[in-house]
Parts: sequence; structure tokens; C-alpha cells
Amino acid sequence: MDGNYELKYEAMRAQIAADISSGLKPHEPLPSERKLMATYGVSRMTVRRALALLVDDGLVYSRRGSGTYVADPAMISKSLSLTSFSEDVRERGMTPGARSQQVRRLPAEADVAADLALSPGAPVVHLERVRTADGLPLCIEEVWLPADLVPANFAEGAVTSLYDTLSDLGIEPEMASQTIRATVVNVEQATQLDVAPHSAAFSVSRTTYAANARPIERAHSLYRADRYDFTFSIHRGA
Ligand code: 16G
Repeated sequence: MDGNYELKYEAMRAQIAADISSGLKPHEPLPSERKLMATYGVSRMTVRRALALLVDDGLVYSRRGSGTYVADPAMISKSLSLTSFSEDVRERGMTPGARSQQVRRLPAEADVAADLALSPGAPVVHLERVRTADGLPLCIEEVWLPADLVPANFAEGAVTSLYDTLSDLGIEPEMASQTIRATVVNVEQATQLDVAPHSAAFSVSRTTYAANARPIERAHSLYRADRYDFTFSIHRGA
């Protein structure tokens, strides 16, 4: 291992981040590992560590066997914490938004009712919108809320952050169970997300609970796979 390993990869990460913000274009390749080793006078391990951190930062992405490229500025790296869409986007220095919002009161279908601990047919509020980062579409989001959780005039205006709105009502999301699946978009979804039909996407389903274990939302988001990734800290169990 080369000396001052930590200092070197942090310095490299900062330098490459600065190069990206001062003009490298999205999808432009970074120099090869070998070139980076020579330029920075560091080991392959240091280069790999710096690049891995830049991937976690959402600034670059790597293609196996091909190299490392500058990420699209609208790339979001999602961690395991229970955050809102708005928080995820703000963390990357972008502005969250929502468009094509539709709100309806409906009787709950059996699966939604089960997840929300309601009887089938109980009233729910269904909120559907396209979520954006700096105006670019990132996902189609659908949320079902127990109708008695929110006031009757809920979402008559556009809701920007649902979690902020719930928080104003004294409802704080505490934990969630979430499932992520790979999928492709259909023609209608492709138009909403501004991608080609059958492009890759992540389908993410979440049931969120308040501190008293009451289910407060069932949510489904369909994320563009080219603008979203999931980054986890994982620990080897005992
Ligand atoms: C995310 C959540 C959704 C939540 C929303 C709140 C997933 C799959 N979905 O989209 O459950 O309602 O964030 O974001 O993670 P907001 O406060 O910006 O509206």
C-alpha cells in the first residue's frame, strides 16, 4: 500500500470532482486506471478507492470492462435511510419537483387495504405524479394514503413534498419496508419519463409506518435506471 493512502484517495476524489464541475461532460470517459495511476503517482488500489467514492457520490458511473464515465447531473444515489424524494434530490444539490399531479379518493383495492391495515373498500387518497430533479423526470410515483389520515381538502393545490405535508399534520414516517425490482417501462411510462419505450427501470414499492406502527402510506415509484442507483453500507454479520 502506498503511504498516506487515505489522504491520496481523498485528494484524488476532490480533484476529479473539481474537474467534473469545471467542465467534464456527462458520459465523457475518465482516463484509464493506468493513466490515473501515472497522473496522480498512486497505486491501483488508491485509484479504485477514489473512483468507488465518486460512484457513491453519484458523480461517475462505471461500466464493467469498459471504464468510468461522468454521470448525468440528474443521477441520484439512494442510500438505505428512510428519506423522501425531495431529500434525495436536494442532497445531490438539485431542486425537486412534481408535475402531472392527479389526486383521487378511491375505495382501497384488496392489496392496498391489506398493506394499510384497512378493510377492503375503505376510502384512500391516491396521489400520482411525475417527480423531477432540476426539471428532468426521474420517476413516476404513486402513493395511497388512508383517507382519514389527511384533511378533506388535502392536495387541492399541488403537493411538493408529501413528507413535509404529513409532518405539518403531525405524522412522521418512522420506518418502511421496501422492495426493489428490475423492470422496463411501457409506452405511456416512457413518454412520461422521456425515455425510449422498454428502457430499463427500477420498480420500488414501499409501505411506510409511523412510530406507533400505524401504516401511513403505500407507495410505488418507477425510476429511470439511467438516473438512479442504490448505494448501501453493508456489514458482515456475527
Ligand atoms: C419517495 C417514496 C415515497 C414518498 C416520497 C415522499 C419510495 C419508493 N417512495 O418517493 O414513499 O411518499 O418519497 O417524497 O422511496 P416527498 O416528500 O418529496 O413528496
